[in-house]
This record gives sequence, C-alpha cells and structure tokens, in this order.
Amino acid sequence: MAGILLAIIGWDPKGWDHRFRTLAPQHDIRVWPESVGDPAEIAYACVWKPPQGLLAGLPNLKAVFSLGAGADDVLTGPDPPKAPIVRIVDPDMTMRMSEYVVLHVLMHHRRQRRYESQQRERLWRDHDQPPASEVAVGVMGLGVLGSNAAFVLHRLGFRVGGWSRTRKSMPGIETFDGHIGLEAFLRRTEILVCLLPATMETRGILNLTLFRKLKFNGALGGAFLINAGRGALQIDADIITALDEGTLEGATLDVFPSEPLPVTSPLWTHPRVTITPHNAAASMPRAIVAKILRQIDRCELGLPLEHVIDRKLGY
Ligand code: NDP
Ligand code: OXD
Repeated sequence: MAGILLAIIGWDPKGWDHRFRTLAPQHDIRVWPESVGDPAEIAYACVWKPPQGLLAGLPNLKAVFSLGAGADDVLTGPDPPKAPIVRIVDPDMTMRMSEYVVLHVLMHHRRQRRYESQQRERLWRDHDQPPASEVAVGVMGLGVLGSNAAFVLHRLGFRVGGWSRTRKSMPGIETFDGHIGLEAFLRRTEILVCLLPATMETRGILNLTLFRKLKFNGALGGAFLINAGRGALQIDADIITALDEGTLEGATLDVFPSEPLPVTSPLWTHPRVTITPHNAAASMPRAIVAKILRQIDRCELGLPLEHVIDRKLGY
C-alpha cells in the first residue's frame, strides 16, 4: 500500500479522488489540503499547480505525477521536488489537442469570425477563400501534441511546417529547428500554432518581434496566432499591439500568463481575439488515473518510470 497525495488547484479534485479510490482501493489516497496526514507516509504526489513548498515538505516522495502534459508548474519555485517528475502522455489528450488546433486553424482559414459578426448584422457577404494547399501553417513544438496536430493538418491539405529544438524528419512536413531555423520557419508561416512547453528558453517567445516575422502577404493576406501551449510563452500586450497594427489578423488563445484571465484584460473584448479557458486538451481522470496507477506499480517493482521530464531542459 502506497500513500498517494492529490494536490490540485484550479480544477475540481473530486473526479480525480473518486477515480483513484475506485481503481486503487488498496492504496492510501489523501487529498490536499484536508487529508494530507503524516507527510513522511506520502510516496507519490499527483498534482496540478501544487502550492509552493508542499512537495518539498514530503521527505519520502518516489515520484511526482503532473496531471497535465506540461510540468512547468511542478518545476517552478525555489525548491522543486528531487523525485522524478512524470508528465501525461495520453492518446485521449493528443486527440483533443488536435481537434482544438484543427477547429481554430479552420476558423481562421474559413474566416468564421467574420461570418459570425456579419450574421449579427444580417449581412450576406462572401470573402475570398484560398484552398488549404496555399495556406502555410506552422506548428511550434513537434512533440507528442504538436506532431499529431501537424500530421492532421497535413491530411487536411495545409502546407504544414514545424519547429522544434532538435532536428526532425516528418513525412509531408517542412521541419525547422533551433534558433537558426526559427527565422525561416516564421517567414513561411501564416497561421502560427504554438504547442511549446514553458521553459527558461521559451518563456516570452510569442512577442512582437516574433509576430513581425510571420508571413503577412500569403494566401490569407494576414497572419494568425493560436497558442494552446502555455500562457508564459506569450506577452499579452504584444498580441494586442500586433493585432492593432495589423501584424496579426486574429488570435486564438487558450492559455494566459495569469489564469483565469483577469476580467480587466483587454483581450476579452478585442474583436479579433478568440478566448478559451485553458481547456484545449483537458486531462480526463477516466483516461489518466489508470495510467498513473500502472506507473506506480512499475515504480514499486523497481522498473523505470515512463515520460519523466528532463529537469535541465524543463520539459
Ligand atoms: P513534448 O515534450 O512532447 O513536446 C515539446 C516540443 O517542444 C518538442 O518538440 C520540443 O523539441 C519543443 N521544444 C521545447 N523547447 C524548445 C525550444 N527551446 N525550441 C524549440 N522547440 C522546443 O510536449 P507535448 O507535445 O506533450 O505538450 C506540449 C505542451 O502543450 C505542454 O508542455 C503544455 O504546456 C501544453 N499543453 C496544453 C494543454 C492545453 O489544454 N492548453 C494541454 C496539454 C498540454 P524537441 O522535439 O526537439 O525536444
Ligand atoms: C496540460 C494542460 O499541460 O492541461 O496538460 O495544460
């Protein structure tokens, strides 16, 4: 029997608690903050945005499971846990993210925001419709989520490019890597999809300088941003400037430097911004708890954990 602590902020922990107790009645499930008990008895922590200091105060941790694909919230802070940090890799999440990316790429490509606003005015007006084969989409981050989204967009006929830290070869996708490849990647990209993790290297990368390098005179006649990676990647004020000066035609934002997005943010009311509440690819207890429990079994048997993040790289 292992002590498993759930520490979840910003999501309702009930579904997670219920799923863990249903699938693993043999384990000692505790929930922060009400039933932490003796910290020395906790072997595993399953967390989303854990409170500062909590993990550092668990002396016998064998592993920390981020309940999301990104583990930046576990790593940030002065005292990150010494135990291995495992992230979620799950086909359910991958599919959800690809759905989100396709939905919003098509929304910009097919000018859906314009038609919605015309509908409110009962306006019957057609807009230019370039074929997908003339539209260049660029995916920043070609990991588990980015590579699947890139392949699905390619199947839809878009001209897909992708950018990653290390070199990749992906059939049908034009790949770029590193600082040197970034410039060329941006110059060919009209719809920029960001699925990067938040690391020391990527924080703030979605800024005005970068937006100004995007291809604004392609088939769509303007550039678009879709960020479903992390809010820390983007500078909100730069997005607004880019929209107002015409560098960006539109933006879809699922993530924000401060979440929930403050009610005072001008992004809420910007006519060319589409906002979703950090749910591009939600973590579902139904899909994920069984996976974590299998990893705990592996750990108890002395087998290596899967999907452990690299602390130096931050993802
Ligand atoms: P992965 O770790 O599988 O992929 C990360 C990708 O980013 C890799 O291709 C990596 O390059 C690339 N990358 C990292 N650092 C750099 C850099 N400095 N320069 C260029 N490329 C870089 O992550 P996932 O695909 O599983 O998830 C990506 C992110 O999506 C998560 O970290 C999370 O923040 C976000 N997310 C958001 C959700 C939402 O609902 N909005 C849901 C789930 C995840 P390389 O391949 O060379 O290592
Ligand atoms: C994640 C997220 O990282 O939901 O999984 O953002």
